[in-house]
Amino acid sequence: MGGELNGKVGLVVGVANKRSIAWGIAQAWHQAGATLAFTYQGERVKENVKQLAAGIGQDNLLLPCDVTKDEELDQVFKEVEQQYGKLDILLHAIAFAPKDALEGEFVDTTREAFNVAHDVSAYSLVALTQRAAPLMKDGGSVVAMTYYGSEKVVPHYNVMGVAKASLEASARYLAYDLGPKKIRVNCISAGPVNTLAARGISGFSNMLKHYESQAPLKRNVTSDELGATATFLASDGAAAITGQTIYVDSGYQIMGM
Ligand code: NAD
Ligand code: 0WE
Repeated sequence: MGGELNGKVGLVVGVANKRSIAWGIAQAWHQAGATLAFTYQGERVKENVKQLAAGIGQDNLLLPCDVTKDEELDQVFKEVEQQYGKLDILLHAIAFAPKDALEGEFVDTTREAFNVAHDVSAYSLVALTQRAAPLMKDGGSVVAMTYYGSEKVVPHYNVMGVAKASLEASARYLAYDLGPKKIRVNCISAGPVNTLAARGISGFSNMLKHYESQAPLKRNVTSDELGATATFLASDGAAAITGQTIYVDSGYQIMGM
């Protein structure tokens, strides 16, 4: 055990299966000494998340949460309050856009796809953080996962890129509002990782190869490395870091060509 997160209570939002970035981060937070609660999106993934959490002895608090439903969001924080009386760290690792919107051209984005992508992928950070803040009585750290398509055009990332730009800007405004309460809000911008959300994307394996050949470190990132950065951001070592987007991408983001 590292111990950087000893005594801290965390809420992990975004585990679907063992490949989920959220699961890599949850394991790292657990290793560092945190006590964790998990949410799951629906009955389809409940059993998966339950077994994973049980595997690290952290299946005490397992709560349904579709982030488009205010009642479920309210219930999650009510239960965390009842069980632990406080919250120190929160992970946001969720994104969704309708599949069609990630296949064609951005110019064809429908109002419905735009709204869904922004609701699930960006507003959810605000919805979670506004409920977490009152429980973060000794300050806290919120970490959200993002991607480079927010900053530069990545073909086919489309409306998700626009929603990630909103997520990152939301993190900055939340950081400003909550700074006086010692609550920090940061994003980790990860290089491509072979997860469920990535698998459905055509050409994803070419993207992994592209990073391997073009990124300064000539390799892809691991979920352990994302876990290590998320542990740092959650720890008191990062006490003066807020509103930032930190790239964990083998250096890909610095390249101009
Ligand atoms: P994943 O499929 O394992 O996780 C996505 C999660 O989003 C799932 O757990 C799913 O249940 C959840 N989700 C979707 N809609 C939801 C809703 N309405 N309510 C609650 N939860 C909902 O995939 P992942 O790659 O681990 O994605 C996690 C985060 O990492 C996302 O924000 C993604 O954009 C980001 N990210 C992924 C990559 C990558 O290449 N995989 C790179 C950079 C950033
Ligand atoms: O954020 C993501 C993907 C998020 C995502 C994935 C799906 C697949 C299934 C959001 N919505 C959906 N909807 C579905 O129906 N990433 C960072 C991974 C990713 O997705 C891409 C990428 C990368 C990288 C899509 C196009 C181009 C690059």
